Amino acid sequence: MQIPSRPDYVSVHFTGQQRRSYNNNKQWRRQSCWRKWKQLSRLQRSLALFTLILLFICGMASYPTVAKHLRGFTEREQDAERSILLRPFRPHVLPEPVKQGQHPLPEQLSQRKLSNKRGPPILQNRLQNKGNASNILSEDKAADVRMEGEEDRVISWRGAVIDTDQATDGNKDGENKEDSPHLKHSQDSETSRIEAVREAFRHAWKGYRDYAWGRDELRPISRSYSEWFGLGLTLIDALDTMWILGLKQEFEEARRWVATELTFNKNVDVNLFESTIRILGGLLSTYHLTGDSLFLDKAKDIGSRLMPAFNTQSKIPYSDVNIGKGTAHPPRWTSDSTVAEVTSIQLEFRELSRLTQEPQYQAAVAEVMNQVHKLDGKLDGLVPMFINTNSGQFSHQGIYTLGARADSYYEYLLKQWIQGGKKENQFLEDYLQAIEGVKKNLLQKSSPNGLVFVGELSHGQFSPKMDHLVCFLPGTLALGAHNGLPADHMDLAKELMQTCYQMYVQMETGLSPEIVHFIMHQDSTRDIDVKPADRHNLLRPETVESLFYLYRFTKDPKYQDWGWEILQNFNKYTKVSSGGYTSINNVRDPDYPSPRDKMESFFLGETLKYLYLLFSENLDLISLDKYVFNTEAHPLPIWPSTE
Ligand code: DMJ
Repeated sequence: MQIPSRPDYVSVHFTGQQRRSYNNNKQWRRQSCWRKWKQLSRLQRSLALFTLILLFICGMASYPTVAKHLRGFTEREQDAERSILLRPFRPHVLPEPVKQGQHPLPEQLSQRKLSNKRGPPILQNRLQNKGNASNILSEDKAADVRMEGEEDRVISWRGAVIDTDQATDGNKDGENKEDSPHLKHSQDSETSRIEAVREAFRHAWKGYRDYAWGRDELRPISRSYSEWFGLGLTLIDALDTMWILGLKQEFEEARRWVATELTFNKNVDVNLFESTIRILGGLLSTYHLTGDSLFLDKAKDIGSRLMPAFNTQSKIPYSDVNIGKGTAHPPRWTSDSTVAEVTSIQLEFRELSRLTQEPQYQAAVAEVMNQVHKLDGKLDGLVPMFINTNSGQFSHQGIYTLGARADSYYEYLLKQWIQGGKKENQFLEDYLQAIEGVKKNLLQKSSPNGLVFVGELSHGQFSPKMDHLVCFLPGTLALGAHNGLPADHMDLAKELMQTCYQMYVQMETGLSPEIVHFIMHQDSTRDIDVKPADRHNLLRPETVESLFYLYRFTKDPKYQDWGWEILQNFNKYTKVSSGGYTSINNVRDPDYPSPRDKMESFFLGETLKYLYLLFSENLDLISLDKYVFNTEAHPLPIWPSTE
């Protein structure tokens, strides 16, 4: 018997039916496949089945890898798309004509050649039109506070975790700057870093806009807000930052709020110092940058409402003012004011007098300085922390610090001297004497690494305690040296800058605590101790502020790199996925830094502004020969020498 031969291949025939009309219905396809299957030999069927099973197993095994790749690819695509969509207005590429009712951005003002009095310098950044958005943003983990992976990270010399991708190559002497790959590298690095600051600002602003619009502060974890004065503190504090960062849309929206919603005719108690440096300072600086009289009008309004604070027996102002009622008072528990508070409102009130030609503002704050200048109770130019509003004398004497309650007294001595064109010698003398007082009484070195730090003195007893607030000092010292003060001020600035940086890098999160204690025992193995109650970080600006000054004056790229590390760690440990950044309770616990649910207004007003200026290579962007920053990072003009 002849076994009917079965072909070892499957031939596909186009039947008459197929030719007649293409009938692709399911039943026909099923029958046809089944017929073909039956025509196969057993061997063929086994082979086909085996191949199918093999393919299935391979598919299952490789699925997770393929899926991960595909997911990553899609996310990267989405990120890129988002960064394009969110790319801010780039004012420095092609300036748009200013329409009526709109407010010109920096480059527009520079082109319009404003008069010397109010015109900002050329606020251009030649690199703002290059590059992409930050690549440092990533998806958040389960918790609200961002905890990114540890890829590309190494352990630093003191055990803290730091990022590796931070180097910027400076230009070496003699290189052809035009063609230099180093220049290209550093330009790319500048572009991506300033873009990362913009991203951070936009993220912080998103939280504020969504959950706290027009309120004082964002509570990013609970997606709500808190009120302190009820005056839109964050919004006002952030105005000039938006201007400087070129965030036109955000600025215009905030300006509308100031024009239509902001009123100071409110029955509220405000702190004289805080509202002067944040609100009056913010409005004055925004007025100078924009030339928009709205901000000057608002500045006059708040300035005049703060004046009742000076109606005291001694002319040393009370800490609190009711801006609606026009009454002022000290805190409930004391008739004292804080020395830093009454001596760090001068830049703003002096500028208000100059702009309005109304002398009472300047006169009131000058009186405070004159009195403090003459007071007994200083130690080598160092001031105590409290001053009594009745007697006009220092109180609680014997404690000397450059931290909380005294810090900005020293800062404003130097800055008033600079603001006034370096003519008011009393400020300079007091400043120089105080710096000598710091060197003599408060400066020490830690062990084993010899970090130079500024401690405190309490009734003759030295304490190796240093507030993060003291980290304003390297910047102030550098500013003084830039203005012709002794060169050893710059040496000290550099040493203290290193110490402030170590306060970050030696912590497990790479973020500084509020207060550190330096260790001075010879046999110690570490330099810094942090008490459990001092482990919080409030997103404070002082270190990045000083990095900005040090970089401007030395051009040493390490200062930019340090600032970059700090920004990355803010992103890693304080960024809240739904918008905003939060203060944290524990800089020593990278697994749970414990969010505090508060974004301080100075994060937008100061920290991000200084970071942006630190990364920008444009020295004309708020030139330190034309502007002096108030203690809340609001730039005010240095007075022209003719005045
Ligand atoms: C700001 O309000 C000011 O910088 C002030 O001088 C000190 N405290 C905060 C920032 O830390």
